Amino acid sequence: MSIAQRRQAVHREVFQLFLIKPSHYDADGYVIQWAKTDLPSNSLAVLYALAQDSQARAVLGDETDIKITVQDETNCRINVAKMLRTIRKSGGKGLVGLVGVQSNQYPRAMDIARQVSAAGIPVCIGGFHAAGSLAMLPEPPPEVRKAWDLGISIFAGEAEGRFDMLLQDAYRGALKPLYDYRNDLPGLEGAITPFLPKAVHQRNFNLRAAFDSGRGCPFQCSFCTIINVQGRKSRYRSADDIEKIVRDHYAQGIRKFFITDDNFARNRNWEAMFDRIIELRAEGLKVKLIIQVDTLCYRIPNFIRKAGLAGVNRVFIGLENINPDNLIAAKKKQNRITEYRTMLQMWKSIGAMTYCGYIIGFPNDTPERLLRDIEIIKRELPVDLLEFFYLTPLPGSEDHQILHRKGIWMEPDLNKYDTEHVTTAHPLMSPDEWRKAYHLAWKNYYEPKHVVTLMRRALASGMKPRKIAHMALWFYGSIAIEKVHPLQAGLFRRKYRADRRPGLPKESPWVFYPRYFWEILSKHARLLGLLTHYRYLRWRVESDPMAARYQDLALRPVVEGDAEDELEIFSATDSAVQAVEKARKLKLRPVPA
Ligand code: B12
Ligand code: SF4
Repeated sequence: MSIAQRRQAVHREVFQLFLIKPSHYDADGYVIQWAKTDLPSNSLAVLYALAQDSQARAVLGDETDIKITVQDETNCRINVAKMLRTIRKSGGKGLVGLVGVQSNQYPRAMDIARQVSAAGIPVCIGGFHAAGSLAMLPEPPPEVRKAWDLGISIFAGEAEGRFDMLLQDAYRGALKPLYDYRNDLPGLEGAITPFLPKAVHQRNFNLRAAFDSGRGCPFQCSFCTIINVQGRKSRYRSADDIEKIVRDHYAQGIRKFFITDDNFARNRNWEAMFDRIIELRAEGLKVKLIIQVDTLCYRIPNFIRKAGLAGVNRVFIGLENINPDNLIAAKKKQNRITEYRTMLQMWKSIGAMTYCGYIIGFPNDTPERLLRDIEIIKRELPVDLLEFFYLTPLPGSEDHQILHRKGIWMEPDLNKYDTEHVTTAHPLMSPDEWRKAYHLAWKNYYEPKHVVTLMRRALASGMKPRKIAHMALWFYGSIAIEKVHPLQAGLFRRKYRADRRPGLPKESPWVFYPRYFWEILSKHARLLGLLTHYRYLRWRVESDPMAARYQDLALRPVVEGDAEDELEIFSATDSAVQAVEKARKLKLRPVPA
């Protein structure tokens, strides 16, 4: 290095940018985090790519380097004191951004932000909680006002096209209390594409990148926050953008992708994107995709066929319920129970594994009805994995807005808005009954007999039973052993004595460590037990010489005039009978698979 270069290096200023995706607290007040997690956060990938772009364009001037640190708290401990030391050591200029903060993560985000702000470092919280609450409530809620009182900035809206300005404000020490771009949603074609460095991906046990190919959904489900934050108009990336995302990640050795759009089927550019990925696959790029869709996607010409060609091997579907009364109450009119079977069979025909979300706590639910419905699903619908959620009035949803307006009780602790807790009253179930119903649902669906059926169906449809065993272990093991929803679970739970929720006492090392050690031992013993059991079940299925010819009601092909009288899904409730009648009258025949 020449003297001039060295002098230049000495005088260069560093602006430390920390991008942190916070986690939330468990029932004992410890941060939920793991040695390895499943999926990287797309919100973090979007923000990181925007920051990298600002860095490359030297938006803080030629003399200032932007150093970016990116951390997902679900797989990495956030040491606030160390972070503050790093910022101070490099001259005191910096910004801490708390990224993609959901309602359940807002308290944790505030606990981090409070310390940063107290140290005089600019800090900003973005994500769905703030944006959704501001969109749906008449006044900013108390927790947002609390942030302002503490000098914490709130970013509501999307950061594309606004990130330079935020960095410049932070650099000048002049962050505004509120950046509100909710009514100015950016177009995504040609926007900076999500990206995370490989080191961040390596904190996941699967090398799988996440990206959003579009935002917005045309439907109007009352429990949904997305439409009130990202809007109902489809905004989408171009096929060129998608190719760039795939190639950028492929260069890092990443071939698997999770497209995070809530409803890829309603992305108006889905076909061009699929076509481009099909071309890339023809070129030899072995891309595999996970997507999320609605139940009517199968009616879109070519959608499922092209999904298969584009490498879709897992699909999340918002089934939500099989009782039409409940679906109508949630304004989820697009879900027609008369078409569920056809849709699921079509996904099976391309070899994709289906994961259906099922919500517990709709107005007509009782523990008995719920168990009846789960038995019907097990018998009549060829869904692979079912995952359960409590109906939750998430801030930003119409449900939350209505309860707020009516002054009906809602859980005051935002940490519990993770769709795994009872957060309001139910007309027919007490909180205890509701909790019991939730746990029974998991237990009932993943009973060994049904896991065997799922594996038999998989084998008969050309899918490896190993995949079912693996995912059933992940889903049921998360709930039964780790006591968290599979969407939040990871491998090897980490806990730090010092990282307890403020307000709860720090435990004595003599209490904390022996208990933690025992937890690790007993959980791994149970996991091993479940793993061995599922292996045995798989061996039974695979060693059956008749396995490939397995047939049952769920797999039986749907034909015109399908056996409406034979299937209980069509007769279990009056509203189901009416739904069948209506479908008949309107000639809404399911399209045969
Ligand atoms: C993908 C996804 C997941 C993935 C996350 C992993 C991944 N690969 O990304 C998985 C499946 C694991 C998941 C799990 C959960 N999720 Co989720 N998820 C989503 C989903 C569909 C997309 C997220 C996304 O990528 N959005 C696109 C990004 C770019 O948008 P964004 O985060 O809002 O960020 C933009 C702006 O907000 C802003 N911004 C955000 N942060 C910051 C920070 C700063 C400093 C600045 C300047 C700007 C800024 O700029 C960004 C770019 O424009 C959203 C719905 C949605 N459409 O967003 C739900 C959503 C975020 N999830 C939700 C929930 C409730 C959960 C769960 C609790 C359970 C559940 N029911 O799914 C768990 C929690 C697990 C966890 N530990 O996070 C809710 C949150 C609602 C709320 N009010 O809290 C949402 C909104 C869906 C819903 N049901 O309403 N989820
Ligand atoms: S289909 Fe999904 S994303 Fe669309 S409004 Fe309903 S819940 Fe929201």
